[in-house]
Amino acid sequence: MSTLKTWELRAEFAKRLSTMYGKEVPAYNDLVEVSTAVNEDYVAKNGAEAERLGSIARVTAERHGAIRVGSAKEMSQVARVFAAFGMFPVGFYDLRDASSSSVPVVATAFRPIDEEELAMNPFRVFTSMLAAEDPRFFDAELQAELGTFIGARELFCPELLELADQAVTLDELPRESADRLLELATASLELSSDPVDYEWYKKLEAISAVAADIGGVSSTHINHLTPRVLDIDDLYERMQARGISMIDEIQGPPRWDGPDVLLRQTSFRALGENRVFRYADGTTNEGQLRVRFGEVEARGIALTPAGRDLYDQMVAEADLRLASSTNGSTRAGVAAEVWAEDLPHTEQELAARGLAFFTFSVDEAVLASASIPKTVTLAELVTARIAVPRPIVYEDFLPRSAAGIFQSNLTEEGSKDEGQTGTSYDINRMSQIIGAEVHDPNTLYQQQQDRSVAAMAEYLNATITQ
Ligand code: OOG
Ligand code: NI
Repeated sequence: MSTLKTWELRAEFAKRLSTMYGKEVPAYNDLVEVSTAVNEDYVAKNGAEAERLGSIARVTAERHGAIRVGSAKEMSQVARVFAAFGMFPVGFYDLRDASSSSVPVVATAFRPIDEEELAMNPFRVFTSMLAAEDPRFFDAELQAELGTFIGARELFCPELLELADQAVTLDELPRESADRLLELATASLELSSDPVDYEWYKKLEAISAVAADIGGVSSTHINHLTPRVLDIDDLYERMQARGISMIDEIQGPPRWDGPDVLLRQTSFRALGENRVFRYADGTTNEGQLRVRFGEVEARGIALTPAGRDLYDQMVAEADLRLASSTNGSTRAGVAAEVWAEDLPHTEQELAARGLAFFTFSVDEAVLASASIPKTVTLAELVTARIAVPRPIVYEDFLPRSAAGIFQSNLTEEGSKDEGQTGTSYDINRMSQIIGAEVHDPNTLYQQQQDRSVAAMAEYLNATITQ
C-alpha cells in the first residue's frame, strides 16, 4: 500500500484547503488566477533571476492561511494537527498593542522549519489565540461566559487528533489513514452552517469583531488563504482593473529600486457571507457577516536582528516624515525615499554589513587569483566577491502588517479598558500553552546561514569569523 510522506501530506492539505476556500469565497479563485498570471509573466520577463527567492514550482503552490482559536486547549490541539503536516510553531506575535482598534489576540505561525521541507512545500498558517484572560477587553463576567462557551465546543475530534499523533510518530501515513486525516483536518477548518447566537455574537462584537469571530461561533474556520506573487504592485493594479477594490496601500516595505526584504502584503475587503442567526425568541433568520477576505503577499530576504533594527528605524522615520509632510505625500512614497537613503542597494552589501541572512557559494574564478588568510571575516570574503550570497527567504510575518490586516477589515473600533493591566504573554508562555517549543525565527535563519558558512570554511580551509 502506498504511503504519504509528511511533506506530501502538507502539500495535499494546502491543496484541499485551497479547493474548499475557493468554494466558500469565490473571489479567492480570482485572486489565485491573477496571481498565477502575474507570476508567469514575471518569470517570462526575468528568467532565472525570478527564482532567486524560491523556485516557480514552490511559489505557485505557496499559500499561507490564517485561523483563530479561542483557548489554550484549542491552541495545543491545533498544534498537534499541524505537527502531522510537518508544521511547527515559529515566532510570537502580540497583536493587542500593535493595533489601535481592539484586537485581543496573541499568535504564532505554524510552518516547516527545514530548508528542504520549505522547498518542497512551505505551507504555513498564522494562528491567533483569543487573549480571553485580558481584563482590558473582557470583564470577569464575560471571561466566565467565554470560558463556558468555548469550553463546551470541540474543534478537533479525537479521531483527528489520534491520526495526527500517528502521522508524527511514523513521519508518514498509509494512503487510507492519510485520506482520513486530510478529510478530518480540512473539515475542521470549514465554515460552519450552525446558527449563530445573535445576541452573544453582538455582545462580543461590541468589544471586538475579532473576539466575536472567534468566540461567537461554534467552530473555527479559515479566515483567509494567501497566494504568493513575485510582483505585488502588478497584482494590485490588475485586481483594481478587474474592479476588485483593494485596501488603500500595500503593507510592509515600499516598492523601491533595491533588494526585496521581509514581506509585502495587501488584501481586498471582507465580503458579506450569508449566515443563519438564532434570536433570543428562538426564531432563526438569514443574515450576513463580513469577516473573511482575500490577501496576497510577496516575500523578500530575511533580515538579521541588526537589519530588523534598521528596518524598524526606517519605518519610524517614514512615519515621522509623513506626519510632518504637507504636500500630500503617500506613506509608500515617503518610505521609498527613506529606503533609498538608508538601505543598501545590493544583496552583496546587505551581506557584507550583516543586515540580512544568506547562504554562500564560492566563486572559483575569483578564488583562483586570490590568497586567503588563515582567519578571515565573512564580510571580507563577500567584499572580495569570493563568497557569493544567495538570499534566505523570509518565511514569517510582520506584527504591524498583521495588525493592519486585522484592522483593515474591522468596521468598528471595539472597546478596550486601558485602566486595566494587560495579561502578559510571550514566546515562553506560548510554548507552555502549545506544549512544544515555539521556535525563534532568527535562530532558524542564523543556523541555516551558519551551516553554509561552516561548509565554506572547510572548503577554503580557513577560519571564518563574523
Ligand atoms: C491574521 C492576520 C495576520 C498576516 O498575513 O499578517 C495575517 C488574521 O486576520 O487572522 O494573516
Ligand atoms: Ni495573512
